[in-house]
Amino acid sequence: MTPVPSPEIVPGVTPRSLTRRRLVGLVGLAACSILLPACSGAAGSNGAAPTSTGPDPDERGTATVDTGASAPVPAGTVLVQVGTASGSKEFAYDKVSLVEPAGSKIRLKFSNHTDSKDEVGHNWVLVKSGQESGVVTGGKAAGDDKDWLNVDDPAIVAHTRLIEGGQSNTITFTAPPGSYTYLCTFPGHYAAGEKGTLVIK
Ligand SMILES: [Cu+2]
Repeated sequence: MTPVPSPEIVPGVTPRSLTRRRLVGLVGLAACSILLPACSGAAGSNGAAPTSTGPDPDERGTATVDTGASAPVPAGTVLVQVGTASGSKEFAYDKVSLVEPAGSKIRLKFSNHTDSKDEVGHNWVLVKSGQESGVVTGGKAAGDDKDWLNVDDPAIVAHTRLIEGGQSNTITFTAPPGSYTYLCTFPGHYAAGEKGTLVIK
C-alpha cells in the first residue's frame, strides 16, 4: 500500500480525516486541511471512501497497555512527561523545549491527550538535528501499516509507538550530548507544528 493521494479540498472535512486507521487514502487531504494556504485551489481525484479492515490489533489488547511505565527505574534515570494538545485539530506537544542532563537515562512518558473518539494518532520521535525532513518523508513512505514510521532510519534516536487518544507510551533511552528535534511522523502533523527541541547537556 502506498498512500500518496492527490491533494484536494472538501468542505466540511472533519478531524476524522486525520485519524490513524480510517481514511488512510485521504492523508493528503488531511495534510491539506490543516495547511489550507498551501493547498487552496488544489483539486484531486482521490475521493475514495475509506475501507474498513476491521479492528486493528494495536488498538486493543496488550498493545494498548503502557508496559514501559511500570518497568523498574534504574538509578540516575530522569523522568520526563510530554503530551499532545487535547484538540483533534491541534497538532502540537504540550512542551516544545526540554533540557536534560548528559549521561542520564531518560524515561519519557508520552501521552496522547486527544479524545479517544477523535481517533487522532500521535507519536514522539527523537531525531538528529537537521534530519527532520528525511524522517518525516520516510515515515510517510512507510505507511499506515508501519505506523507512519521507518524505524530503520538511522536519524531516529528514540521513538514511542503511534498511540490513540487517551493512551500513553513510556520509553527509556539515552542520547549523546547535543540538540535534537522531537516530532510526530503522522503525515501532516510535523508540518502543522507538532515538534519540539530536546537538548542534552
Ligand atoms: Cu501527531
